[in-house]
Amino acid sequence: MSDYEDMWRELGLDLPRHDELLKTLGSAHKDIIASQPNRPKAMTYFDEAVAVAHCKRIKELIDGKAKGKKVIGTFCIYVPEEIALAAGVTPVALCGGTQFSIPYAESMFPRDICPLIKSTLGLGLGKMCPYLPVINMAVGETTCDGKKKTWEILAGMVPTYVMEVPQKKDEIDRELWLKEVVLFKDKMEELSGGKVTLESLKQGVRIINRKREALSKLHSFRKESILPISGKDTLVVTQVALVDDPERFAKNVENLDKELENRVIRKVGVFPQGAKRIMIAGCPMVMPNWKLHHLVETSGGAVVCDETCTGFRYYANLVEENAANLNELLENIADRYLQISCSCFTPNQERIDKVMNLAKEYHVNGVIQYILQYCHGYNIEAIKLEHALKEAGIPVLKLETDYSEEDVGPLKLRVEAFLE
Ligand code: BJ8
Repeated sequence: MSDYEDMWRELGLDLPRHDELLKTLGSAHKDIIASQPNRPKAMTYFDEAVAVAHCKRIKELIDGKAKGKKVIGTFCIYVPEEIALAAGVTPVALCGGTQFSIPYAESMFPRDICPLIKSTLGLGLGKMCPYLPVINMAVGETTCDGKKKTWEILAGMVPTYVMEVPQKKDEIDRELWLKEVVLFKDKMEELSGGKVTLESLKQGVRIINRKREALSKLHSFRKESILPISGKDTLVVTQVALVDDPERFAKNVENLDKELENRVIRKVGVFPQGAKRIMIAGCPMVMPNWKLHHLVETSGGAVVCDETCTGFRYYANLVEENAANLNELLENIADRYLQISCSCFTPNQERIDKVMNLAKEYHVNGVIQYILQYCHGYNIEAIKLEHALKEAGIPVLKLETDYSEEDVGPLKLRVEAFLE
């Protein structure tokens, strides 16, 4: 790690604090992820990707910039990666999943906002995020209230552009979203100084479709009765998807998929027979937030499906690549993204329907609704979702939590009781 000290110093990081953060992340990965028995060999790549997220990957981005590439930081899976790539811009997700940085945000931010927002901002304010000084621009979006207002603070730290994401899905909203997608393309062209052409956009679509396809296949192995991979490992892979080079990432997921295919044939599983099959539905879990998966998978359960933005909502649906011209392809992109059913939309019956379908497809024994504290959208939507699940006879539990370890004891008791 010390090889990168000069780079971190030049980026303006607080080295002792950053070191402490890396130690915390390293030991969490060792205890929670690396310690699992019988992991697929192809997970080595993703373990390594976690380990180099603050060093080698940053160096790679800096080297790319030296060759003229631009980098944007994103916070939501509504920001179309395909368009950024087509313009020669590399997108990386900047969301924080660590409790470590939260006190640095609480010195400025109200305490009663969601931990994802506080952790993200805390990494920047505490000078522990190597991505923030590297990006040329942050791209926020108008989803939840907490995020919307955060962009105004973030704009004081780094140039910030905000995409308007509609809150409904009527015709007028679709028109607005398409315009936003076109404006984003214009912004990316302005940033890179290049032109997005039909061919470059098709190439961007191909790269991201390949990534989503590989992920979709990976997650589909969790439909098996003998599970060849744990929920924790699939979560790690999906978290890495948000920061890694997309082509290299897709290739490595394809390798993992091959290994899992083989495991399925040989009936190699990673859980004891009879482990309860659990779906997690709700808020995203960004690196290194493995808290709930760890609780479930150390209490006799197996997480077999994630209806989150670090799961199904990220990889579901591909962009239709066939298009006669640039506008048509931009429309296809807008259509694909508008299928993401975030709780920021109202009404959001399609999310309820998707959860019900996933529950059947993955043969789940129960659903845990995962709500990050103060995330009002998912918290209130939990009422309708719980009703639908109960009506279908699917046991459901709602857990509201943050990134701290303080509530692990009571949470474990509730998870154990639910699994019984
Ligand atoms: S599409 S879920 S990534 S907005 S920050 S909403 S947890 S209070 S992240 Fe999201 Fe895009 Fe939607 Fe997905 Fe709640 Fe926290 Fe807001 Fe959050």
